[in-house]
Amino acid sequence: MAHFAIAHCNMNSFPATKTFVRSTGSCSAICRYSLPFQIDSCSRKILRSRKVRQQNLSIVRATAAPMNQEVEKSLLSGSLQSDPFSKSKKVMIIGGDGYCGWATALHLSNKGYEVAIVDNLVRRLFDHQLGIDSLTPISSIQNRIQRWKSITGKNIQLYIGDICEFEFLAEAFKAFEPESVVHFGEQRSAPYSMIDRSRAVYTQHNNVIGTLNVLFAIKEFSPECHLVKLGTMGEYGTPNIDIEEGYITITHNGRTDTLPYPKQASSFYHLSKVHDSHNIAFTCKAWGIQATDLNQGVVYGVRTDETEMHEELYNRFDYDGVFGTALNRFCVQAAVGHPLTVYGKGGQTRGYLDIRDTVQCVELAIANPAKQGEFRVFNQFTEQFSVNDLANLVTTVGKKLGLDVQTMNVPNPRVEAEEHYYNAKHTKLIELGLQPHLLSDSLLDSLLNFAIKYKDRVDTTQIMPTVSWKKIGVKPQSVTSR
Ligand code: NAD
Ligand code: USQ
Repeated sequence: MAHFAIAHCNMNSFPATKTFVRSTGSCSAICRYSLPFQIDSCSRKILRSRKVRQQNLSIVRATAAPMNQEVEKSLLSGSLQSDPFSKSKKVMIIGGDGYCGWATALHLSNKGYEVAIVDNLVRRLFDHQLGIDSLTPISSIQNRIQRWKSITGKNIQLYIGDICEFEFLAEAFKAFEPESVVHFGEQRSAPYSMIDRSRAVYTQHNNVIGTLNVLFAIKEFSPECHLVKLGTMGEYGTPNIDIEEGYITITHNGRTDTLPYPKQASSFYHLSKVHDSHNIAFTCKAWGIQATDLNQGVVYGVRTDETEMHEELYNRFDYDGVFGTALNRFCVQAAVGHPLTVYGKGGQTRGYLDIRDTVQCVELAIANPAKQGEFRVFNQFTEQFSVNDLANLVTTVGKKLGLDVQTMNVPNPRVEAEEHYYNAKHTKLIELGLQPHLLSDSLLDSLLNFAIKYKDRVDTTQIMPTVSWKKIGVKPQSVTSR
């Protein structure tokens, strides 16, 4: 059995930044929350009533116990079972309680990697603050990890804390000694970053400082460690030329150079990723850090082989107007009979991928690391769709399931091109062996059926977008009271 050392943080009396250090036997934990704004009394009540303070906002380090080798053997998939290198490799997953991070943590653990999750659970706090919830019921991170251990015999270590607090991150690095760090741990919603000034500042502070701290931790404690950082296709924007993978060769006034591809991000969130990329590229040059920037497209789906093993392992599935992403939202909308919310003309085209491919791509990046000093960029998506394409696909498959799917054109709350050229390269991960799960009728069918199964949990008042790119101001906004 894993055992836990728990130091409780009382959020009610918690100033915005305060450091706690607590040691219990062999386990120690350090935490400093730096929240963008005070928790209002309503959130406090919810936190209290759901015992979140006790269950989720505590600092926990689960100490690894010896693995159950028999169970492990029987569950490891054939290909990696015979690879002794991958079995010993230690991977730290920052943001491992989130949508992409949880699926990846289980996948890598199942493949024989030694996994540690680092997360401050702030994503769960956003849900409470905004009054939103995942379509799927999700267990606490502690229960998730215990259930994984009981099913597979595998340990996942857990470090709860904020990576913007360097002391905490340093302790986690020294204790776990990662060989790879997969960094998912950021505020990832474009609309959230456009709610008001405080969320814009929070997003850029959290993402840019968190990533800087990871870079310093690698330099100081694990200089050989490979950083796999989740970037976004949105860093490139929608240029009127083909999008390359990270770099473009330009001839200007008779001279030629290969330069970082131009960045034209379109939200304070997407801009935070651009800043991250620049900081990582600089430290690769200056300190010899080895890094892979995965410019990921929009992710859809919810099931992976591992999350399917038990309800307590289910992943989150966001459908609300702040954290929900296009295709996932459309499936839930179709399931509850809400018209599909196409913003503006619907010609906005992006790269998309199945969450099963997210975990595959990260595994490929870890198994084929960048060289020392290399800043490598992969465009991580499998297919391009416009918003109208997605609406048409969901309508067609929904009708086959007997759903009456309608579409509405919502005035676009964002500032973005609605009709544009889009052709992004995405060959490097395929060359490494990615076998894409393309969006087919059967996948959409199963996603829609999944949404139908949980449709009683849908709060339809959370579906329409509430955040406007143009109306953002300095006045703190409460999304629920609008
Ligand atoms: P998510 O919000 O579900 O998960 C992010 C996790 O990071 C959460 O568990 C959160 O608590 C944690 N976190 C945030 N700030 C932290 C901090 N300072 N310290 C410790 N933990 C922190 O997001 P996701 O959808 O899983 O996205 C993961 C990453 O992938 C993000 O970097 C995002 O930008 C990128 N990405 C996501 C998508 C998508 O469609 N979901 C697409 C492209 C790129
Ligand atoms: N859109 C609609 N209707 C909706 C929701 C979205 O028309 O109900 C449109 C948006 O206007 C946008 C496109 O669909 O043009 C994609 O929006 P999204 O909300 O699905 O995705 P986005 O805001 O771009 O962000 C998501 C993730 C983010 C990640 C990004 C990858 O939240 O973390 O970085 O996808 S990318 O889009 O490639 O930048």
